[in-house]
Amino acid sequence: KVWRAGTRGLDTDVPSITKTFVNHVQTSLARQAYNLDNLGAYQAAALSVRDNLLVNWNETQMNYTRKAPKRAYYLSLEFLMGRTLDNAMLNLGLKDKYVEGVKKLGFSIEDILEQERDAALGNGGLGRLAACYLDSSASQELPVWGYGLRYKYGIFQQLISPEGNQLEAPDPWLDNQNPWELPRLDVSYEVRFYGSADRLNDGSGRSNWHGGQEVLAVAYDVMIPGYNTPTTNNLRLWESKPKRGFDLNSFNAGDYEHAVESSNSAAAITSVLYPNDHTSFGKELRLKQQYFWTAASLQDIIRRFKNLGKPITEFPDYAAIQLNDTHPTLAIPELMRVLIDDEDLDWGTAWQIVTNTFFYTNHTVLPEALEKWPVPLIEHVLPRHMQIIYDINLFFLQAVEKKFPDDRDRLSRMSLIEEGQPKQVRMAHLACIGSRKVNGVAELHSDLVQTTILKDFVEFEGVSKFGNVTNGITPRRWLDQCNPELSALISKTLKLDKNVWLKDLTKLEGLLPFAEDKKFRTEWAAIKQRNKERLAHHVQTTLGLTVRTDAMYDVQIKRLHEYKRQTLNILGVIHRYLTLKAMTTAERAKTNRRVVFFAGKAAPAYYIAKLTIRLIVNVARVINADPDTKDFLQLYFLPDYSVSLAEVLIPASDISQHISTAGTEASGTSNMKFCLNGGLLLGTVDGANIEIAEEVGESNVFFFGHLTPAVEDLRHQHLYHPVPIEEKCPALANVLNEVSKGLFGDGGVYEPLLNTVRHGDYYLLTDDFDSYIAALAMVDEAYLDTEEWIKKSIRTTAKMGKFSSDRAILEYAESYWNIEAIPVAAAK
Ligand code: 26Y
Repeated sequence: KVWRAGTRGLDTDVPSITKTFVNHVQTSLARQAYNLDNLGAYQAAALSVRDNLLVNWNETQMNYTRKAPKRAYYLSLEFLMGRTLDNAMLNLGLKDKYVEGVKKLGFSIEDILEQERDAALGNGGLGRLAACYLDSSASQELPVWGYGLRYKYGIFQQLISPEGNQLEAPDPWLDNQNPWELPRLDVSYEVRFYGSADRLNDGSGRSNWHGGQEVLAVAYDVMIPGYNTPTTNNLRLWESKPKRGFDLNSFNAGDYEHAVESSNSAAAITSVLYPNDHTSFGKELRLKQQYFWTAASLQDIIRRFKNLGKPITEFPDYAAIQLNDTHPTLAIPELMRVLIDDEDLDWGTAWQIVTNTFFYTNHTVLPEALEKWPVPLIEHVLPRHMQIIYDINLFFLQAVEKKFPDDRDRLSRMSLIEEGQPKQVRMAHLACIGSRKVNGVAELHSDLVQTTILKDFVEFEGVSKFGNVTNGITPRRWLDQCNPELSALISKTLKLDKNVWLKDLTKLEGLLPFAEDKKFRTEWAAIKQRNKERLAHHVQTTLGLTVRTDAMYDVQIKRLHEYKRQTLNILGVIHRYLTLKAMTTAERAKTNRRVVFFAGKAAPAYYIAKLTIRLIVNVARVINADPDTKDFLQLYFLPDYSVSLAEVLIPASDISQHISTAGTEASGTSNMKFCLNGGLLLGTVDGANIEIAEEVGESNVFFFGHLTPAVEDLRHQHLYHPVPIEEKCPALANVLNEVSKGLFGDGGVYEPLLNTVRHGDYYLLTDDFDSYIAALAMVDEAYLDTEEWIKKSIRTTAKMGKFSSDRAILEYAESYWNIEAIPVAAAK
């Protein structure tokens, strides 16, 4: 079934495309077509594509309104969308036409695409997952809307100073106007903060919350086109603004600062994305962001439900709300507040509705990432919600006490409130008890959720409430868009239109027999080679550095974090360098040439992560300049990692590293992207690496390191029976010594980083280093057998069908949300 955009009155032939393009140049942009630069051409092309999206978007939304199905809402504080133009053209099936159209007008599509700034409203995996899920929801014609915040500044831009330090600069992504959003100045809601909440004490449990600060949430809609379908869903992002412009009394009295104070504080709410992932700080502004967004989204969802004219008790039959981690957990007490204080329901009925509406996905078991909010802070900012949380806790603990009488330890473990100075609200507990179902993001991770952080809750509520949905990625962006040559080769080889296999990724299995076909292998390898050249060209033009392309490309790209162990990788690189230095020229000539790439941002306040970047940059400086070794080992840290940079790096990789301490990486999703593009995986037995190995076969991945069940014991050993590193792992001790002695300059600055390994070693580098080095040697050996390596690469891609986000989103739709596809009727 191939959907053709042309049947719906869209501009689908080259002459109409060039006509709308020129029209937009003259009218929307008020410029002349004959002296237009690439930026102008990008804007005109985007406006033309947007016209087409709007036709589909209107029709989709009208269809939903008419059919009134149950809908799902994906609440995420992060959506890491990247660029839109290329993706929108591909999903509409119009890319070829646009390529031809802009060419006729004297532009190249590559130059135009490069003009777009990434929409980077997210930190990493969780935010990019939300973006993949929106693509899949629309592609599967599911009635799903996303809700998030329209940050004025997305994730910071990363600069690297001459010393190798990360510097942060703001990301003013809205400075060139954004053609992909539709301001909805008519859709706005009031949101209250502070004030006081007086219990009515009439037996109803109701309160009157009044006073404080009121701000407005204004909607901006982003169109989300499905692939090869007219279905175009919506991502609604909220912007905060003052309810009243400014205080005229103060203004007239000459007190300008006071006059604009409240308007500034309202605008501040959505001004910037918090750049820390995995470390919760309990900042008031972040709490305000979370409430502002959940309160506005719920008002919008409830208003849409009320238009149906159904009794409020049927709310869960028409709305499923997915909580992307605990960040939107305030939606639970907020819906209770609306149902009790505004809708006049009794507590039991309200709680019934709430616990049938929400679903909670956990994305991490790391203690520092589990959100906790100080009780005094919630009491101050959201006094009514603190009352409701206490009430939820009271009823909940009564029920626990009934099931497990006289078990005080259990009550204090399970309480929503953690005792201490100050008391804190445990958001994961609240999200869990307020939801219909709870899931983790890969098999191992979901098991860990059930056996560690939520163990007591499994015992209390029963295991059937807890599940797993292994993450997925959209093959549209992460294969067809980022690796068009491979996509074309796959279509040609499978003798299938890409419309077919991009929507049923298990079809890739048809590539398996071709691993034995020498001609196919040659074509496969040639594409990898051209992707390496594309990456090398990118590094040359952006950084002025010459990267060799006749080498294995080894890539680790992700947020900098101790648990992800970029430190293990860089210490491994140093080990390789020292080994090469000790070789004779003849010995070196027999080794495998390797180019190692790193990219990733560190949270601005994460000292150890920033020091790791500095070490990588300075190691690169030394080894890339060493005439003895530079032909065999090169190292690059590419600044300012982004979705767009990932799209260039991933198709070029021969091997990628996913080397977290076992049990710490919930899933990982870039592991899937690399394997889909025929890059092999070097990793630990963690997260989705395990399921990738199950699919592609253990002979096609390189595993090393201790397993999850050993981790607790090993940490215990480090604490109570420490063995000096020289004894335990001499190779690693030697590497650390060379750094300490100043082989890479910077006398002494790296000591705090090195000491995390020498003492405590929480992430088990000393336990895993030797097997890591052994695994790297196996990778080298395997790579030297070129034909066998290409076979592995083909087999890996062939077996990645499971990891399409279409599979994942359909699991949520069927087993969690209970929603169905609502196709737009075929055009006449
Ligand atoms: C509380 C706050 C500081 C916070 C902000 C962001 C906490 C966590 C995060 C982000 C977490 C995140 O990105 N987790 C990743 O989610 C991916 C998608 O499920 C997983 O693949 C990945 O393993 C996990 O680290």
